[in-house]
Amino acid sequence: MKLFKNINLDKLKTGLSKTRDKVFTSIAETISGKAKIDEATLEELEEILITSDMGVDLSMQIIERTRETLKSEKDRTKVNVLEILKEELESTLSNYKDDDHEFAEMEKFKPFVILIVGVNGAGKTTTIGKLAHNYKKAGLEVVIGSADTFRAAANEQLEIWAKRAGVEIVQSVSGSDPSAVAFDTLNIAKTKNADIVLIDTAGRLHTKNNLMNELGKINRVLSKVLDYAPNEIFLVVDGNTGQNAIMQANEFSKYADLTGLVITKLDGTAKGGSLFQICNQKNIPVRYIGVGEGIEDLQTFDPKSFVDAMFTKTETN
Ligand SMILES: Nc1nc2c(ncn2[C@@H]2O[C@H](COP(=O)(O)OP(=O)(O)OP(=O)(O)O)[C@@H](O)[C@H]2O)c(=O)[nH]1
Ligand SMILES: [Mg+2]
Repeated sequence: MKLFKNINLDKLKTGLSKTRDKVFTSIAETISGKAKIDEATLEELEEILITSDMGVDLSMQIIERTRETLKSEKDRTKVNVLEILKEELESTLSNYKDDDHEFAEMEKFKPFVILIVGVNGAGKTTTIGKLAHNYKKAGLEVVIGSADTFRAAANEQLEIWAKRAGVEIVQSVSGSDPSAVAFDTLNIAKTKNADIVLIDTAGRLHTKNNLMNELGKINRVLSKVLDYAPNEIFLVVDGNTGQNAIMQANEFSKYADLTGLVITKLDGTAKGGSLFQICNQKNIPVRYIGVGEGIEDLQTFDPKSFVDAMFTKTETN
């Protein structure tokens, strides 16, 4: 089964325009007018990668591999150097998993249960709205559960997304037990014979032990209703946070078996290079990326499209 591969290259290009304007324009300026790509040029390129938040170690590795490849290349034209650099960048993005995997799994479990976790403001609720929309569009019956009972307006915000996506929501009252909402959501989804369950949770910092332990409780309750649940636990991280995102993944891993990362807000930053760092350092595959606030702005993560979008403009921007 292959339901959707939500990659719209133009939208991706538009979303990544801030990073592209900074990184690509600087790279183009650095290599233009150079008769040959010498050591000084490579060092300049390394600096550009570092300023896009790719991290010092990774930027050095990428340039080192580019340097090695260039040694055996007769063709050191600008175009070729760019191609080599692009290939090196793409090869660092090997830790990902596309929709095919997920949809193969979805055929085996009904409902397929996805728990969404992350720090405050990372983009969890928005991502749920966008995911619900994608699944609905693919013809699946979706139920979302509002297990963020911590923030008063959380339920209302999720309700707006449920309406936009046209899916069912199991609502909660502020201050109630999030595990109870998760329990109800799963039972309702079972009754309705739904295909997908998405569960929203409150933002939490790893320093708040009680909140982190609550994740364990939600997990246990889900598996009481359906022994295989949850099928996925996605950690949503803000792409602007760079190194901090890696720390968040480490901390949340202590409390929940994360199965995927969703990197959001890549449109709002010129530091989209952080995704390379995140992808490179953590064992958890990147699954989706957020490139805008709208319902269509969640894309399946695909390394080739991502690198292409960082290097090429759309017709209009
Ligand atoms: N530009 C942009 N904004 C985003 C993206 N994803 C989320 N946002 C914005 O980020 C802000 C926070 O998003 P939420 O979805 O409320 O984040 P949350 O993780 O649910 O927050 P809490 O529930 O308070 O922890 C909102 O203003 C969203 O519109 C994205 O991919 N791009
Ligand atoms: Mg939220």
